[in-house]
Amino acid sequence: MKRKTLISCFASLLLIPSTARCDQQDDSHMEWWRDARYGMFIHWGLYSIAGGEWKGKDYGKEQGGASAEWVMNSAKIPGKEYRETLAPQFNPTDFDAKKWVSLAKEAGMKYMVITSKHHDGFCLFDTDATDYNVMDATPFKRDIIKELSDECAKQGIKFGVYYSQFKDWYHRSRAREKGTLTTEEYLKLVEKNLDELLSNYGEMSVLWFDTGGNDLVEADAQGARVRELQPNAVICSRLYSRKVPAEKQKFADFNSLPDRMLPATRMTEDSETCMTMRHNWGYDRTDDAWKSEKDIVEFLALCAARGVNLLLNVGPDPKGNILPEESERLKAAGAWMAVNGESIYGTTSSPVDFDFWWGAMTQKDKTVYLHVLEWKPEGIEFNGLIGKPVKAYFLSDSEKKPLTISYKADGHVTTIEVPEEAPDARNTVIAVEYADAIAADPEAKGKYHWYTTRAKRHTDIRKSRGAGEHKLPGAVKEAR
Ligand code: H79
Repeated sequence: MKRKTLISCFASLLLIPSTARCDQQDDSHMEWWRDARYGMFIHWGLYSIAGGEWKGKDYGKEQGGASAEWVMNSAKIPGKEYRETLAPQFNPTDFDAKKWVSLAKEAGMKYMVITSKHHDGFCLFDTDATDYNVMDATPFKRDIIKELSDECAKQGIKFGVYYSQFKDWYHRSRAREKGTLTTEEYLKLVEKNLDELLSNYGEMSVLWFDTGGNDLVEADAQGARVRELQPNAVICSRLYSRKVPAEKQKFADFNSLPDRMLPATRMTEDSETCMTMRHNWGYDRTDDAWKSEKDIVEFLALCAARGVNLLLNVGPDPKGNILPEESERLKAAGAWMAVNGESIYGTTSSPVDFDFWWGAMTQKDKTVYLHVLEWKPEGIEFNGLIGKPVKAYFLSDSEKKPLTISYKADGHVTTIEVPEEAPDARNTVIAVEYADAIAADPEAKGKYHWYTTRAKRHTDIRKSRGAGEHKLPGAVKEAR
């Protein structure tokens, strides 16, 4: 998770607490992932047909309650009934891998992760481990994972799968259901599924496990199998239970933050936040809590500034369409990325451990990027970086016309003069170049203003549950 070094590996051998994973001597398999910064998450399966409803009742709750892909659990549907009702209806004739992958590309996303098996146990791929899969149990009989992995390879997008390795309400023994598998039998099914996913789909770039159990032995075995069959795959920390201390998570390459959470401060280890565009992950018929285009552009910038990748979710409909509301937003953010991508891809977190009233910073080489989310005609001011920059310009300006810079050595306060109107009200990026490597003043003082616990006091937040958590659409910022 941290950039692994021999030193950190030795440190953990000596039982010195460290968050570094050291099952591998180098972490070159993480390079593309670190640079990518932005990916597409896809929640799609039998639950998409239910769309958050069962027998006329709405189960796709607002945040804090179960999301639409949880309907089997929320409506207490027995496995047999769930399968017999939904599997024969799974015939998404509009599904077109090329369309989905092209959209991810146009959105500026560099990787894609789809639910190959969610907690309902249904497999979207061809498997011999169970007949509860798209080929054997549905009229569709097309291997979704194969079509998407082939198309991603063609279009140069990294491909990965979400796989629910612990929760499986269909196959795994549940007290109220007979005929389900024992733990031992279930672990064999997982092993077979993983072997198939890791062997039959070309390069598997991400293994996105979810809600790990407490058993280190089984998690380690599953992680080891991934390393063996796909040594370059990037493994999600949710292979392990959150109760397992980080230093014992041997095969976790990145820290997966709790669902829909932006960390309250910048992260120093490889981290990712997964986020919905409305309340639900899986398709929901009635959820209209869409985040705005600005929310998404803003959130992407704040993720990069806190040093986390953003895995942004779509929940396609039962016919296989990514919703118009989703593609509109993705394309708009993609147009912003086409102009401003330099300030996101390959950047690292803010050089200072705070953000600003106007927004936040990312950095790369000798440049910092000011993501101005709230315009200040009187000038964009920041402290904490030592020395006067040599040049500042709008990233959207192909001529890179210089903006006037002033610098006060006392407190290292830099101000960039800007016009009255924001060139881009969603997020105007100002590139600020220095002659030498960026030097942060270790004494610099500042605080976080965007998506912080203090935002709880803000009336925009109705149901925030904790530090840095973003639960509702709309900019969340401490009141001035
Ligand atoms: O796939 C998405 C979610 O379905 C999955 N992770 C993301 C990426 C997820 N699995 N578990 N959780 C999220 C935690 C869910 C906890 C809750 Fe509940 C579900 C809280 C409320 C509903 C279970 C049922 C605990 C309380 C009631």
